[in-house]
This record gives sequence, C-alpha cells and structure tokens, in this order.
Amino acid sequence: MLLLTFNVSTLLAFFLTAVALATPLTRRGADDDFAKIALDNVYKVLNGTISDGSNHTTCTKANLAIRKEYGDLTIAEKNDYVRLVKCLMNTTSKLDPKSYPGAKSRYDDFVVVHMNMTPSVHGTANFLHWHRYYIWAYEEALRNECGYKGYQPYWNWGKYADPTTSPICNGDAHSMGGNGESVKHAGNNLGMAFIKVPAGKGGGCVRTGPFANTTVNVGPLAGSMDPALKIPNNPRADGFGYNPRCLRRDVNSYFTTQFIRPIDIANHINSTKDIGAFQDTLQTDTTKAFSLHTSGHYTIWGDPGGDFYVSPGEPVFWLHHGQIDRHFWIWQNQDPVDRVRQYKGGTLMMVANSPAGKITDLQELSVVTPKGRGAEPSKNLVSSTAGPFCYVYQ
Ligand SMILES: *[C@@H]1O[C@H](CO)[C@@H](O)[C@H](O)[C@H]1NC(C)=O
Ligand SMILES: *[C@@H]1O[C@H](CO)[C@@H](O)[C@H](O)[C@H]1NC(C)=O
Ligand SMILES: *[C@@H]1O[C@H](CO)[C@@H](O)[C@H](O)[C@H]1NC(C)=O
Ligand SMILES: *[C@@H]1O[C@H](CO)[C@@H](O)[C@H](O)[C@H]1NC(C)=O
Ligand SMILES: *[C@@H]1O[C@H](CO)[C@@H](O)[C@H](O)[C@H]1NC(C)=O
Ligand SMILES: [Cu+2]
Repeated sequence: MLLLTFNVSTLLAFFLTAVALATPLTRRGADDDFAKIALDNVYKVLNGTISDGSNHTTCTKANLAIRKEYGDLTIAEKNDYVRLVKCLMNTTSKLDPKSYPGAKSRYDDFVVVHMNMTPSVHGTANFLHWHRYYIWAYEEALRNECGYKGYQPYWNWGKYADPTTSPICNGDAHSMGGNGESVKHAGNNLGMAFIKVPAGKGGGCVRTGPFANTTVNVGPLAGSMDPALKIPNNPRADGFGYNPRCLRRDVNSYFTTQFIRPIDIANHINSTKDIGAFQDTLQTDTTKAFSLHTSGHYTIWGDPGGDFYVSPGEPVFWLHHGQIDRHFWIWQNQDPVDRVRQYKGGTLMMVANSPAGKITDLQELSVVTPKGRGAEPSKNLVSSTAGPFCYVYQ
C-alpha cells in the first residue's frame, strides 16, 4: 500500500501499531513509476494476493525493514549510519593475520571477502544474488556488531546530475565525505580504447566530511587511477599485504549526465523480461554506453573505488550496490510471479561456457557470514522478503 497523504488517524495507527510503511518518493522520472509498481507487488506477495514462489511466513508488513535513499535520511539517521560504518572500520578483523596482514578491521574483512570472490561473483549467474547477500551481511554487521538501528541506505544515481553537490558526496558533516582534493591527473579509458573518460576535479585524498583522511589498508589489485599519482603498490601480489594510504576519489558527473539518468534507469528496467539479458546489460559496457553498474562505480572512482576487486574499501560502494540491488528488486517485482525465481548464467567471470549456475548453488561469505547464517543457496536469496531477508526499498 502506498500512503499518498497522511491524516491524523493514519499517523496514529502508524505509531500505535509501529508498522513502518514505505512512503512514496517525489516523482522524478519513469524509474519512480517502476519503483511504485514493485513496492505494490511486494505488498501483494506479502498478503498472499500473488506468489513469487518463496515462503514468506516469517516476513510480514509488521517486521519489514525499509531501505531509504541516502538523501531521504534525516540528519540523525545519516549521522548514525556514518558513525557505525566508522565503528566497523575500528573493530578488529577476524581474519588470520598471516594470510591477510593488511586486514586490520572488520570493515577490511568485507573488502578481503570481495577480493577473494571477485571472479566467481561478477558476470555470473549469482552476481545479483551474491551481492544481495553481501550487502545484507554488511547491514547485519553494522546492526549486530556496532549497534546500528537503521538499514542500509542506497544512492539513486539518477537523482543527482552533479554528485559532487549531492548529500552523499558534498563533503558536509552528514555526507559520506567529499570529493578528493583537486590534483592534476589523467583520465582513463576503462579498457575501452575508443572512449577516453576525462579526469574529474578530484583525484586526491578525501579531506572533507566524516571520511576525511580515512586510511585504506588492503590493495590495490586492479587500480584504474593515473599512474602519475604514484598510489603505492601493495607489498604482496595478491593485494592482501598492509598498504596504508589515503582514501582517494574523483567524483565526477561524466556518467551521471549520460548513462545513469532517470531515463537510462527506467529504460533498462523496461528493456527485458529475461534475467540473463538483464544482468548482462547491467554489467556490460558497449561502444555506445557504459553500463549502469560501471557508471555508478566510476562516478566515485578513485582508490580503491575504481578497483574492481578492492572497491568495497570505498564507503560509497555500499550505497551504489544498494542501488544495484534495488534496481534488481524493481525489475524482479514488475512481475514477481515470473521474474523472482529466474536464474541464468555461468559460474566464472570472463570464462565463456563456464558451467551453468544453478539456483541451488551455495553463496558463501566466509568471515563476514552473518551470525546464525551459513552458505545460502541462491533460491533463498531471490526474494527480498524471504530466506534471510525481510526488506523493501522506498
Ligand atoms: C494486498 O495488497 C495489495 C497491495 O497493497 C492491496 O491492493 C490488496 O487490497 C491487498 N489484499 C488483501 C487481501 O489484503
Ligand atoms: C514456510 O515456513 C514456515 C516457517 O519456517 C514453515 O512452518 C512452513 O511449513 C513453510 N511453508 C511451506 C509451504 O513450505
Ligand atoms: C580504534 O580507534 C582507536 C582510537 O582512535 C585506536 O587506538 C585503535 O587502534 C582503533 N582500532 C582499530 C581496530 O582500528
Ligand atoms: C587530514 O590530513 C591533513 C594532512 O595531514 C591535515 O592537514 C588535516 O587537518 C586532516 N583533516 C582531518 C579532518 O583530520
Ligand atoms: C516499456 O516498454 C514498452 C514496450 O516494450 C513500451 O510500450 C512502454 O511504453 C515502456 N514503458 C516505459 C515507461 O518506458
Ligand atoms: Cu562486486
């Protein structure tokens, strides 16, 4: 149900029953219409009007978590989120220091798990399902290990044509930190020789906002910043050595003004009914356009944000992949009966004809597996209101 207006009695009912309902967004584009359809369909799945093929016994409207856009959080909510991400950065690692000398904090544990799993969770059948579990594990770590009371926020790419002035990266006290310091540096072709992505106005260390002077410990492994910046190499070939250096960014509007506008997001949601095509076009750059996934990552760029393996070391990673998960959720829930359980694709990145992924394949999170959980088969990760999950996006 979407509450378009509040009156006194609905507000009272809201507080008395403590049922949090997602509230509609201000419409910015066709992508918001798709988001509304998705939310309405999830409510139908929860009240049994339609079935997405999962068991929703333990997830009800009453205990549903609502993930919000970062800019829609209150100042207190933003401050809480930032404080507890910093808490995770200041909590001791559970990894073996002999194998992972660079992993100093629980936050680093998440980065290491992504580095280890990169080839089996990108361009594969489980890309969206594994990352959904991974983001949820991070939300659980913030809540259970640091006492966060809220839920994982996301970054709606289309909302900010200039991300440097957005509530996420404007560098104020309630942001996720500002752009990097302005330093002279070259852009990068991101592997597409025919497109030279220009350098943005940052490129240096983040010096403003809550993540000013944040230290990155592991990597780089596949950095994409100008070598002239002389970002120190990791002492180990696997990137797990201790390599303390500043968090860098080159927040730019190159992608937000061409490839991840509201219309691009809407068109992608509406482009296919097939999960194979959906996940491929979400990740694959063409001669005409960078994909939504690539565009979000390189809007923040920097080190480690622009590193395919180490990118979760950039705190905005979690907001970007929150939006990737939301995008998947919106697409699935245009037609939950048909789409939620679709599962296609291989098991190894860049390996054409690698063995097909199966919906029973186990998704592992190693040392960042949430308490009381284990490896989960993908079939438990297809619905945001079944298996370990009970959340929707507002
Ligand atoms: C189920 O939820 C949908 C969407 O909010 C609503 O339109 C419908 O009336 C509900 N049906 C029942 C039986 O509760
Ligand atoms: C759904 O899950 C509940 C709680 O785990 C269980 O009691 C019930 O039997 C399940 N229903 C089906 C149809 O599998
Ligand atoms: C947490 O912060 C304290 C005080 O700044 C510091 O001494 C300690 O080393 C930090 N711990 C970790 C695991 O980062
Ligand atoms: C960050 O480090 C720079 C250079 O060492 C220093 O001048 C600045 O005061 C620091 N800023 C914060 C917010 O700690
Ligand atoms: C979605 O695509 C269909 C054609 O497949 C088109 O008729 C419809 O207008 C599109 N909707 C939006 C909102 O773009
Ligand atoms: Cu990833």
